[in-house]
Amino acid sequence: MKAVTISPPSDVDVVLPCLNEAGALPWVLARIPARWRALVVDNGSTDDSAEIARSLGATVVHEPRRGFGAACHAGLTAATAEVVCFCDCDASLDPALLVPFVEEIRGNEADLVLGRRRPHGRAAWPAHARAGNLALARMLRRRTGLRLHDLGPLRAARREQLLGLGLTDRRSGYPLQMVVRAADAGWRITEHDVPYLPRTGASKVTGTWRGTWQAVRDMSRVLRETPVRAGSAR
Ligand SMILES: Nc1nc2c(ncn2[C@@H]2O[C@H](COP(=O)(O)OP(=O)(O)OP(=O)(O)O)[C@@H](O)[C@H]2O)c(=O)[nH]1
Ligand SMILES: [Mg+2]
Repeated sequence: MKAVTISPPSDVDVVLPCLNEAGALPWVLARIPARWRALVVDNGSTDDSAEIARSLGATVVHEPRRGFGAACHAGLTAATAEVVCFCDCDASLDPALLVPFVEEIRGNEADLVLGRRRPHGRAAWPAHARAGNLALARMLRRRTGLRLHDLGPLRAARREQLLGLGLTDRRSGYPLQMVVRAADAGWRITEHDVPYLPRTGASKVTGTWRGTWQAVRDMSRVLRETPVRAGSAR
């Protein structure tokens, strides 16, 4: 009789929002730590992103509704692991850097761990995007008292706690809403320096005026929200 092997549930799910990132996917997926599952959320790509991701062993989730938040949230709802990480899929951030983030969550030292982006080279992070992010960190401090330097996309937290936040933004405000609601719920939030590399492929947000403007609008809306009591820390 043929032995049936049941693969163990993955330790960690890494949500990788993906819109036309065929060029970056091999680099990103090669750096997913062993036994972790890559959840590539294809957000209506018109290139071969979904096929490439599948051929490289990732689980592909389809989210037809456009928007960074829509993609991230589809990944979070598809995830099953106890700890969920997020990482951009454009080769600007190495997912292997998430290992100490996850250890911190597992060791119950923090509820949300964020990567503070340290740009490598001028091309990694245009000046206007850096300035905007700093201004945002100041507004966040005024709104929540949190002293963060960045609201970057590399992060880790427990899945059930994240779901408990009831995040509603489906565009560029998603990562900020996660931090604001987590702070309101009394989560312990920490920050680690991570190298930020020039992305592979064409820039969609920070390199375009339209993308930057939309991000500012989405984030301002999140900061104006009245605090909600959700997902309090364990
Ligand atoms: N902008 C954008 N990105 C999406 C969307 N859906 C998924 N993504 C992915 O989300 C990640 C972050 O988007 P990026 O376009 O890299 O945004 P950014 O890092 O702020 O700016 P650039 O790297 O300069 O474009 C990438 O992996 C995208 O492929 C979407 O609707 N809009
Ligand atoms: Mg990027």
